[in-house]
Amino acid sequence: MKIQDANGELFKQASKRLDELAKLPAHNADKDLMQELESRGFSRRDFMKWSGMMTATLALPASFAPLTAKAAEVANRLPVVWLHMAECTGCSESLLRSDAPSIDSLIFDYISLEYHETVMAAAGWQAEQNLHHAIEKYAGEYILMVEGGIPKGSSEFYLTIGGHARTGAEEARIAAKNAKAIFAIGTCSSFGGIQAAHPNPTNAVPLSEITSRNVINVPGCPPSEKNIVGNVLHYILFGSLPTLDAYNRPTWAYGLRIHDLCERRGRFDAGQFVEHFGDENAQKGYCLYKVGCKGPYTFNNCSKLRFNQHTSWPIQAGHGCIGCSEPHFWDTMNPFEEPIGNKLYATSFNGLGADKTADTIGAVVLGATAIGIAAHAIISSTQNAK
Ligand code: FSX
Ligand code: SF4
Ligand code: F3S
Repeated sequence: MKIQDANGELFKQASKRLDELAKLPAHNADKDLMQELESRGFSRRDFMKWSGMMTATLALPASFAPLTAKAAEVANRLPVVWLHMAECTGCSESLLRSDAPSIDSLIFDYISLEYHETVMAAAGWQAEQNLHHAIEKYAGEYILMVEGGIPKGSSEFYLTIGGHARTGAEEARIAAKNAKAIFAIGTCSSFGGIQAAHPNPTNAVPLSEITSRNVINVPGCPPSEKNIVGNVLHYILFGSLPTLDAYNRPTWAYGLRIHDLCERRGRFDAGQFVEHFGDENAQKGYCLYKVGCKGPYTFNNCSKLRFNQHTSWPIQAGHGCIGCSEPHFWDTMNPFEEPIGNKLYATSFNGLGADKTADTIGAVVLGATAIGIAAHAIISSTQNAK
């Protein structure tokens, strides 16, 4: 099938799905998304601009922008249950904490959020009751989003929640059983995160090791608000799993490396590096590889989406990427301010040594051996310096 025909078919399917969703009862029928946005100072034009940007982020053709807008408008038809496990709540904060609400955070307010401990008024017994009420009432319909690593097995009791002190693992298992779709939000829920770092005293594991259901991973410590909202919109639009990589991460968000999208990439290619934080090269915005940037080994779209309402991201702020969307990054990517060197590297690159990955991956992606040689030279000089 030609690409245009395939896109036309996808467009028709998504339009039909959105029309059907629009007929379902709205969770907050008194609220209209456009009115909500306007009351916070956003115009229809801002909203359409946002829809266009989100459509591009989801790697869809520009013609899908009106559908993305409609998906946001019917977002209050799909119940969402959001559970907290062992974590810092940074993932929720990424979405909710801003000096002025963004369109993403307002959409998150607008979705049918049946349960979310950070933003709901209920506490204790009542909260627990609300959770179980929501998962019974919306059995088979709700989207489950889980934040945090989960102590497992004989360590389950390290995390207990609510009046009945159920373990986190038990709550997650019960909630996952009848969910329509399941998202692990953040690196902790996707891969275990800081709780699972060596020596992992609470035997924390990712959500995918607690349930046998399929889990879509949305890692990042924290993930950007757009990667969280984008996944909800993608599900509303298509009702099916997005294309995933080997770690169950949606490729629309995690298909490329930080290094592929980095604004300092020209500096890397030209061999211009920051040697020490605060040096003259740092002031000139040179590449942060020699001060530990793990962008060459990390798959995420941070430079495109940024954080805090698109203001900045780690490398723009002057520190290297620490690899926060990769499995086991706390153990495998540190020391965070030194290049990986020849350490065996056990995540996305299957144990290849870093000089090998910098050489071969640089060469494959760029088709330019010179880059490989440059990367090799950097590592060698670091080793020599030791
Ligand atoms: Fe983990 Fe999210 Fe890092 Fe924190 O909860 S991904 S510690 S930003 O908050 O789970
Ligand atoms: Fe950017 Fe880091 Fe790659 Fe340098 S090494 S180009 S700072 S991602
Ligand atoms: Fe994390 Fe690296 Fe992005 S540290 S926030 S994946 S730049």
